[in-house]
Amino acid sequence: MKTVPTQSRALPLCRSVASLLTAAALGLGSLTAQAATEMPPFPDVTGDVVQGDGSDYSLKFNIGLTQSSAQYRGLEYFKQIVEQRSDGHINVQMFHSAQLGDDLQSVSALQAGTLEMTSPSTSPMVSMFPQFAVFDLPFLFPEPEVADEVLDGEIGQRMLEEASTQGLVAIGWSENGYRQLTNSNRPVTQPSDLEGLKIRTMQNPIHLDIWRTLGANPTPMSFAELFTALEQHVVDGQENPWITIQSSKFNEVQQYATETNHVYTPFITLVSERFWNRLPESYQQLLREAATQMGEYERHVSRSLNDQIKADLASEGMEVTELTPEQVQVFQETLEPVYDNWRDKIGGELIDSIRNAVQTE
Ligand code: KDG
Repeated sequence: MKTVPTQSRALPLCRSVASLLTAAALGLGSLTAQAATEMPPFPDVTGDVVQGDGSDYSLKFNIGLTQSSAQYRGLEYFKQIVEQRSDGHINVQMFHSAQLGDDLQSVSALQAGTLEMTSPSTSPMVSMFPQFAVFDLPFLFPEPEVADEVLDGEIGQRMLEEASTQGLVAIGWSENGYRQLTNSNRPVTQPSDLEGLKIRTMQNPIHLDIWRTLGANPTPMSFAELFTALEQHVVDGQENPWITIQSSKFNEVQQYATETNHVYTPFITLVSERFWNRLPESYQQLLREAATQMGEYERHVSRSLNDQIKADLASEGMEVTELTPEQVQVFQETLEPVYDNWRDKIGGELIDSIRNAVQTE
């Protein structure tokens, strides 16, 4: 087990006025000064200006992560592409931090036609699309590039077509990323360390099964409620990619992190069918191309920052535990029964096709 050396620091259990005034008086920044993370530059917008139908369109694109997430950075690039290549005939308004609703509320708003785009994790959508649950199987993708091959290949493209129903049009994949465990109670190096810990999970039955199987006490909750639940100790821990842990400031209310990489979660880019059907085909194709380029860039942002963010979190006081291969294997072996539990519900053929694809990469 490698623990990144950390400064010993008590968590700001409460931000009393006195502590903030003291910090201000001592010329310190915030008690939880967040290292600024330099985002990779936007790629040039390529491609010709697309001829539309002479009408102007405005689309609202809402996400649950914060303005400093890789996902929002991807939205900014999406906006550049769409507005430049439509010659300003399509205006993109971006919203973050669930300003227009959480994942499930946003999907409902797309179906109602009151919101035009969103890009949720697949996990909370499994009640609509059970096949998405395959992405919640633990340790499915050994490397992110393997996930790319599956999502950008025949399997992923078929899943986009299958999700283009129920008032939704699915036009692309991007990256939430590999999920890491954090908690406010203790270092975790093995499943037995999780006993009794209340772990927030996405609203997804496989994630509940994973953390029950590991011995924790899982609680499903929308992402929008998570920071407050951690701050108020309604739950002891959560699991999300490094860039989400940092961009949502979970390190301000979580002392311990364990690099588990237990699940790779994709984001799926969705458009309201009511809006989609109003667009000329040329603009529909433009949105598809922009969604693909957004996904490729967002993956790059997410992956290029992971190591820096992990080091920043440690330097800002988190005790970050990197598991040995043997310790990872204990988690993998403990979670193998989850595949048996869900094989029939997800579809054995889909699981086998992805596991075969993983073997051949
Ligand atoms: O919009 C943010 C959501 O997609 C959310 O699902 C992110 O990984 C996430 C979580 O833990 O809820």
